[in-house]
Amino acid sequence: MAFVDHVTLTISAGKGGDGVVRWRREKRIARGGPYGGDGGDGGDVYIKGMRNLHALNQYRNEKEFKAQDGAPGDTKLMHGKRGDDLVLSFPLGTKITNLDLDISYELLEEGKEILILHGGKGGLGNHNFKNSIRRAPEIATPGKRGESATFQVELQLIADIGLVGFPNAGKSSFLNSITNATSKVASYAFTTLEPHLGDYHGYVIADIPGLIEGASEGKGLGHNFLRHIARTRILAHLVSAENEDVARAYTSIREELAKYSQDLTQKQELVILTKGDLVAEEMLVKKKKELEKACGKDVLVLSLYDDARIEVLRQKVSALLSGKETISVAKSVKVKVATKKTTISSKSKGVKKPSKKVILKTSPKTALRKSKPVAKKKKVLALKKVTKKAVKKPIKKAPIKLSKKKTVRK
Ligand SMILES: Nc1nc2c(ncn2[C@@H]2O[C@H](COP(=O)(O)OP(=O)(O)OP(=O)(O)O)[C@@H](O)[C@H]2O)c(=O)[nH]1
Ligand SMILES: [Mg+2]
Repeated sequence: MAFVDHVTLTISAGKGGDGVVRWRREKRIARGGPYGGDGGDGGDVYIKGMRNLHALNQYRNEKEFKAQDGAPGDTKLMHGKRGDDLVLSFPLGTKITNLDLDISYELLEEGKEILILHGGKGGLGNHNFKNSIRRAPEIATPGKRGESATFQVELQLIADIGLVGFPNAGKSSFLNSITNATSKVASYAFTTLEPHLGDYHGYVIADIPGLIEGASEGKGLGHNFLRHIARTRILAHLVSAENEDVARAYTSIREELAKYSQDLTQKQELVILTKGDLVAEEMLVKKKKELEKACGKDVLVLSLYDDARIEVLRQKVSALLSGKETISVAKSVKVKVATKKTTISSKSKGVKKPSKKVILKTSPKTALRKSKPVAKKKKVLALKKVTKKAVKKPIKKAPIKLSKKKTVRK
């Protein structure tokens, strides 16, 4: 079920009840005097975090909320009833900003109520204005208005597991297979347009739209939703066995995560090779090995049509969520390191033709080849042009002297 991600609400605390003018009229008490009670205070407004994924949905249509007003005072000095407080519930992890005052609240603790608006004070009844001179004051004050403001509500979900991967990797299928979620599944990219959540024995699994290379520059959809998994404990990284180069598919996504935040690459990561039924067994074993080499840990194979594999995955997920098992945190994606190392190659201006080998050396893994910034690539290309004229063949021994001489002659 889809859920509301952002809403703007107008919220008001209750108005204080009015104080009243009343007189004491009783047998045997002549000129009883002022007898009007005070108004009750208006209700306050609180916000509260709860473990209900769809708590934001209730704000889809209704946007204005108000706590109860205080009741007016009454005769016999009776105080008006205090207005009931209004408690608004949101899913845990919601950030609520008072746009008028620019104050933000984050709901990180289940059940904890935070006061966001004060109700107005009740007015004073006429008995308050009695004194030795003014014996019969015809004065009572109205109740004060409660505080009111516009709030921006933003869901920053605290899911336990976040699913990441390319579009079509089988993320939604995986979510649906192990939870009660009904995330849309189809054989085209970007089936999932907004995050979907599944409840796995009380734990939340968040399926976000597929990521693609260049997402950090605004391509695709998934990047906009990475904040939803920014606070998850564990990532499940799904790579489809349909990919010719599974290692490359894995590292591309890792790079996108790193570009969003290195923190995302520091989480426990469960790597799953999906659609295992679509490739021959021999090929599947090969791909699994390639993927394990790229990620440096065990990879689980999943096929929607293989109950045994789904069960193994379920058990793994349960063990991770309960903390019985942990996955060693992967090495961070060294986007920066790759940049540094390419600088080394560019330092050797015209000295040595940057062969493929040099480029490979720049990154620890094959996948990081693509992580070089575009500008660096251009540098290497330009370098190739220069050295093409200067050096016909890549010189293996003492390239520095040779190429330098040649360049000087020219
Ligand atoms: N044969 C086979 N097909 C699968 C398996 N898992 C998923 N699929 C198919 O792969 C296609 C994509 O699956 P989805 O679950 O929608 O993929 P997704 O990663 O959520 O895709 P986006 O929402 O676009 O990011 C669907 O047609 C699924 O039926 C599997 O184990 N075996
Ligand atoms: Mg999907």
